[in-house]
Amino acid sequence: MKGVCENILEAVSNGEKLLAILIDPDKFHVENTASFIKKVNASVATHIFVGGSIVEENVTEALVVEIKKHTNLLVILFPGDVSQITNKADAILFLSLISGRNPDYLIGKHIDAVSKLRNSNLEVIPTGYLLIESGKVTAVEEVTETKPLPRNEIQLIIDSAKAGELLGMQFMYLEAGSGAKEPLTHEIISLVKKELKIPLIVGGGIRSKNELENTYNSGADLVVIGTAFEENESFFDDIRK
Ligand code: 1GP
Repeated sequence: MKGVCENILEAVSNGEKLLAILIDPDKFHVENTASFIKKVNASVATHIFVGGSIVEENVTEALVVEIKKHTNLLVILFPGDVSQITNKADAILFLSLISGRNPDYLIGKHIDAVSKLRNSNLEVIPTGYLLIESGKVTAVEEVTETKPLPRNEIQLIIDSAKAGELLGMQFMYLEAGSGAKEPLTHEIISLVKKELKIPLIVGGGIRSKNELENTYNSGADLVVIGTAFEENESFFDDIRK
């Protein structure tokens, strides 16, 4: 069976545009799983991401188990911390926050995670994670105690992404932060995309079909949306083809 990473690489090389619905265990009520996932299944979503900046211990695993009862979509961990790792998911984005200079989020948490990953069959996908300024302080910035890259420092953003690719990261994630005031600009996304050979994930602040399409047209291969669905599930209808 093909792995999750291989699957995504193949889809991207075929020109497919992917959409991950982000479920934050801290904000989601597990009893709503069946009805929410039914909407995800009926939508254009291709993946489910599970994770958040602040999540209580053991909540993630129970939620992943429940989600998988209701969908065949791949469930990928997008963890804010080691405690969110569970082998009940299909894969984990092993994120290194390369926009920041906090050693914990560059390598420290990864070392802590090894005891959980060593004997697990969870597919580990090395992913560069770049937090970009979005007009307000986001949870990622607070929790990781790192500064986002300024929006106008385009060359720094491009070079950071390229450095991640050269280090062997399989995906690059451009993040405006959950609930960002505005999504990332066409300029940032398109210039980073031009530089990279690996798939580009983009998320943060996307709240309309128009913004979703702009993000794809700018060069994102996989878009991640969480808040818009949390705030109003009718967004599933808005993004219908
Ligand atoms: C956050 O990029 C994701 O890590 C999604 O952001 O919640 O703003 O959609 P939103």
